[in-house]
Amino acid sequence: MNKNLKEAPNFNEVDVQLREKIRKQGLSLGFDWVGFTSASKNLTHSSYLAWLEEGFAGEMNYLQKHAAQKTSSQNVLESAQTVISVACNYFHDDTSTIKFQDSSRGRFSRYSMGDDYHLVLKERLEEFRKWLLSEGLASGFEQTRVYVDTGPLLERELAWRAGFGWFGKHSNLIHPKLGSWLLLAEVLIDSKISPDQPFSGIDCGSCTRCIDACPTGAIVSDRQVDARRCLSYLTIELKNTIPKQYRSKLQNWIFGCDICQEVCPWNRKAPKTSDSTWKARNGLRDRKLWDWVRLDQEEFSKQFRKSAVKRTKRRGLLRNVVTALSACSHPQAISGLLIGLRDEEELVRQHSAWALGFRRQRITKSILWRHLRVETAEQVIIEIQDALASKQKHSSKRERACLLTRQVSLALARKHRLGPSGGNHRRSSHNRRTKLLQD
Ligand code: B12
Ligand code: SF4
Ligand code: SF4
Repeated sequence: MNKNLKEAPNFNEVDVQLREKIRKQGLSLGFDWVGFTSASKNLTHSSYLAWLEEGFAGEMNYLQKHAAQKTSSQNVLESAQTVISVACNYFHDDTSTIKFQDSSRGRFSRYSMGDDYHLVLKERLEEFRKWLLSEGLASGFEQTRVYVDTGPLLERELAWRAGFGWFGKHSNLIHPKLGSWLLLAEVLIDSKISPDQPFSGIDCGSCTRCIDACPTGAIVSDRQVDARRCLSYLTIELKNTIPKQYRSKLQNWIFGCDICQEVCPWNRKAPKTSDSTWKARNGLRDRKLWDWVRLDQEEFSKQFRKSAVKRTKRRGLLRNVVTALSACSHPQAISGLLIGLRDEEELVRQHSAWALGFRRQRITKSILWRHLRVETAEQVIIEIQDALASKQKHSSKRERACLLTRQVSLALARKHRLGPSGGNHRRSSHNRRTKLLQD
């Protein structure tokens, strides 16, 4: 065991100096806050279990898998005595510029606009770990662990216990001076360092701004977020189709969402970071939504190299883009959706069809009809039919008759082309369409 800790088993003067030394080192490595807590049992584990029980985790199965381990930080490192909790301020002003308030530009949540925090913080944590080892603050490499985000730790609880701040009603942790634009990470060591006091004294009081502003009602009660409704989950974590009832709520968010933090009064005076790591990359602010639809795999990989946005893959990001185009009032939005409708990814075509169905312009109907003739993927065909059916409700008799005539002539033309035995698949989709028109 290291010499410093032999001298400082309790909270005495030497320990105060040691804590300050570690804190200073953490700050010099690029963290904005450092606190200490014991690696003992977690206090909010029952809240975590209750949250899972409600089904709020949606398809994030790893959260269920981690449930047993999350009772204590010692489950990830048996010899752990202390958790050094750190936080990094990523608040840059890029998102408040006029460009980002323009609804025809896709919005990325702040944390994702620069380099991937998992990589950035991991690098800083490794440096911290090296330093802690060199100072004799852990008995060996195997007696340390570093985590950022993905590990089975209750990161918000650990930072709260280490004195960072309180759980806001939106469930993010708020520091009384730094606000909530901070990312959390940890180093576990087998030395005992006197813990900070859990944060107390300030809370949200009667404020409900975040709850009122959330576009999907995801903050179901104080500190309870139903992830299945949260745009952050829907646009990043969810891999397949976005449930229809939330699609029109995206506004122009195409990766994550910051609304609940943007409206929080505790962020009004949050200090901006000078760390350029978090600044928006070139290209993020200039592209319009309809430009994003043209992004091919090569460009996607180039644009989002070492970026958190890679998580959605190209198909996920474009799914979000075309969904956001449903509400974009610019005339170019339709041309963007036309491109989306021809995308190689079924998921993108599906959401493009829905978005065209959601829009009021007449031309969207004929686009959908035309595409129905060439589409072969079952799910996309269903989505187009649903989109057309929703438009039928608003069609005039004349429009319906016109569509029916068109449908019959299409069917005749196809019969002539394919002969009596060919085109089974097309015929079944044709039957569905005819039924749709007759309904
Ligand atoms: C799964 C996950 C999500 C999910 C679910 C979010 C949620 N609110 O649960 C989704 C995908 C929606 C998400 C979204 C975001 N996330 Co997230 N996410 C996580 C992850 C991996 C696990 C969180 C979790 O376990 N949730 C389940 C709930 C039950 O646990 P909890 O959030 O920790 O909540 C605790 C409190 O609510 C407390 N509690 C509840 N009731 C009570 C009552 C009392 C009296 C007390 C004292 C405590 C208490 O107990 C809970 C358990 O400890 C963590 C990293 C990690 N390993 O912890 C990051 C993390 C929480 N996410 C983070 C961020 C930045 C975000 C986003 C801002 C990203 C974005 N802009 O899109 C949004 C914010 C949305 C929101 N309002 O929460 C940061 C939060 C930093 C901070 N300042 O708090 C974390 C810590 C990642 C990191 N390493 O920095 N996230
Ligand atoms: S991140 Fe957006 S969708 Fe999620 S809880 Fe906050 S405001 Fe609601
Ligand atoms: S907006 Fe209000 S209720 Fe929500 S976290 Fe901030 S202070 Fe708390």
